[in-house]
Amino acid sequence: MFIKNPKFEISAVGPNQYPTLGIPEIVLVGKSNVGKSSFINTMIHRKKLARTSSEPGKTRQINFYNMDNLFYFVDLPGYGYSKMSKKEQEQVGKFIEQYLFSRKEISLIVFLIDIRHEPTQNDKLMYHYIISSGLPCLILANKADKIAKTKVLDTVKTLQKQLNPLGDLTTLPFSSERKIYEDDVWKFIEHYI
Ligand SMILES: Nc1nc2c(ncn2[C@@H]2O[C@H](COP(=O)(O)OP(=O)(O)O)[C@@H](O)[C@H]2O)c(=O)[nH]1
Ligand SMILES: [Mg+2]
Repeated sequence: MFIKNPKFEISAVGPNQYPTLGIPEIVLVGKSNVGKSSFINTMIHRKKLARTSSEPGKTRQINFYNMDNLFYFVDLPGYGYSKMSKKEQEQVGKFIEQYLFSRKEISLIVFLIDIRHEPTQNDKLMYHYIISSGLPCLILANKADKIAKTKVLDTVKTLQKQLNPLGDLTTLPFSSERKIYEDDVWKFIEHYI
């Protein structure tokens, strides 16, 4: 899919600011720094549309990126940001939960984990949120460029066993550096739009 005119639309701090177009939302979730904003930029071939650094002061905003009025990429705050207090982390968790459980427009969750590490406790918690929400989900093992090409597929399988033992959620490798996994991900996203 080629997006002609991707646009940042709004940083929402609450439901009254969520867009009202009613088009599908493809939502990025994952721990802080896993590559959610980079994912959006990579998919649309823009370097800086989505801001790609953790800004602790902006952790309670949900960023909506309008893709040619066809769908939104929604960049959720990352969890597990180490410089945040426990209380702040809990607030972020509630904020994410509120959006995931109430927003009717969500068509697909793109759940990013780091290919180099076992899923964290927070990743597992997020997995259970997603399962209980009943929403479709694509798991991406990101930063695949950080391990040898020959190990990518086996590592993805191992991670899937750890996070999704039933093996019912599609789990693919991804890398914003090594741009060879985009097509598979676009196919998956298009299906849900
Ligand atoms: N090597 C590598 N680095 C990545 C990849 N994706 C993101 N990064 C880097 O990881 C850092 C955090 O990325 P960002 O997109 O801001 O993560 P976010 O907090 O989840 O939105 C940045 O320095 C990115 O350049 C990837 O696929 N491979
Ligand atoms: Mg980000």
